[in-house]
Amino acid sequence: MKTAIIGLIGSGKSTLLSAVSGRDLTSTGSINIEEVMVPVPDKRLDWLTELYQPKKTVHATIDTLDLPGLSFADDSSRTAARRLFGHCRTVDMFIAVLKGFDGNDPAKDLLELRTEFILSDLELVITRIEKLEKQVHKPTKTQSKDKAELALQLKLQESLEAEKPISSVIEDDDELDLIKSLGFLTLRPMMVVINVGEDELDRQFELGDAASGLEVITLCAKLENELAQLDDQSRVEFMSDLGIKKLAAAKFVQSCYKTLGLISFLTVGKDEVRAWPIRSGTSALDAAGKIHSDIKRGFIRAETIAYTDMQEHGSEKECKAAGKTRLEGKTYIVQDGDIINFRFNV
Ligand SMILES: Nc1nc2c(ncn2[C@@H]2O[C@H](COP(=O)(O)OP(=O)(O)O)[C@@H](O)[C@H]2O)c(=O)[nH]1
Ligand SMILES: [Mg+2]
Repeated sequence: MKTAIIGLIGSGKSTLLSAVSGRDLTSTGSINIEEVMVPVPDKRLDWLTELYQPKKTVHATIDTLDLPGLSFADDSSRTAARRLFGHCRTVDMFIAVLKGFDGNDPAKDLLELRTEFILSDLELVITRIEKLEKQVHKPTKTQSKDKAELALQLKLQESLEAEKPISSVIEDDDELDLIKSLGFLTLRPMMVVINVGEDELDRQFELGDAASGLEVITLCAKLENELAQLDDQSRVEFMSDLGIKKLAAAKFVQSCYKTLGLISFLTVGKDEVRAWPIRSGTSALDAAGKIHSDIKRGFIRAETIAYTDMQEHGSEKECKAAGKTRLEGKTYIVQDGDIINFRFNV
């Protein structure tokens, strides 16, 4: 899973990413693209690690790009921003960080970001239409597909000109297949982080239509980055003094998971206790494939225990005795927190 953090210069992107990843990015400067692994906090893994005492514990991670700050102040910065967009056409989602301190209006910045995304996609659509208009007259093997794509691109053009994102007009997988490889920005989901000042943690912001349907979280990146450096006990004290109930890392990850419709299944053993992110609705067979193609190919069954049952009964043996171990087949839809042992034969 890959995400990119976008936002105007100085909105607090690097500060936030430092807080949630534990890597100091605040001094990396503002010209490079940094790729950062954000570990997904998971109390279930901690508990299972106590139980199994494995050689290693592997958390799920969210692969996040920290982009240099964007500016749309003039033509040359706009061109630079467009070039940066080009680096995020393969991400699964965007995280917009908006400056909510120093009297800045985050609603205006969000609108500007979304508008720039729309303009960037529109540019791509128009280039594509010009190409397809020439191509459809040639009797090539792809002629009927080209015609279908041209009709679709014209529809996208209309929608973008009406300031609607591409995600709102794609109707089915056939349409999606026609344009998937083009990497449209407004096809990807976005979540919003409002970065508020340290003395305004409870401030509410109205983001308007630009945020409708989006997951929005509010936090203070600067404080969160300070919290992240503390030992556990001081952190708990500091959080309660400030009235912070949930750390940015947890909020950030939960919103990413929600935006992408992700859940985790778990694997356990003496070697490794591990969380695996998958899309909600994934079958046992496809979940097996996430671990290894051989396990998918030779799939026999998925021995499954719900995490809550494991916690209640205390061990695999006790779960078995209580009838809580299920034998699931290929089409079983994996649930969040399923502890799975895949049986396979290749
Ligand atoms: N007051 C305040 N300052 C912040 C906050 N978050 C970031 N900053 C400051 O804003 C400046 C830019 O932050 P940075 O994370 O580098 O922004 P980026 O350009 O979006 O990566 C730094 O001086 C930060 O210390 C915040 O929540 N409150
Ligand atoms: Mg930065």
